[in-house]
Amino acid sequence: MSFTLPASGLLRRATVLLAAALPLALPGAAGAAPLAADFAPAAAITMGNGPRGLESGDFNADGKRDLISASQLSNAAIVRLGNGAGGFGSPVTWSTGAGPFAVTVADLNGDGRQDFATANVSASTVTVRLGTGTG
Ligand SMILES: [Ca+2]
Ligand SMILES: [Ca+2]
Repeated sequence: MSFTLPASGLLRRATVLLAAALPLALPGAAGAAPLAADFAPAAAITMGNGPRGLESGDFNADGKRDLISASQLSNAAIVRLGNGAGGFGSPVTWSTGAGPFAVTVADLNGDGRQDFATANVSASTVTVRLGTGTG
């Protein structure tokens, strides 16, 4: 390993060499103690009948993450707006083709608002719903 440094950079050169010689001891790095995972008690949130696939997005553009799930047995996607503290509002149902099995969230038309699409296994279709930014 070599470095090209200006002649006046002796201190920087020593620092670079020292840093290169030290093993990384960052949490989670190879050889370091693993980070502990910790979570609050579980919260059960209903997402329609037969939820399949789960995504998050910000459907009402309030800066808080919302949830969406494809509800296979309801032929719908279920959206619950997040409150930013881990809680979610009442479910809002959006119809899809028959048997939505998966859902994805993206800005599909580039207007800055989140949209979603479901893959509908029973209908062999994909449903696209463009977001209005109001949830
Ligand atoms: Ca939101
Ligand atoms: Ca969009």
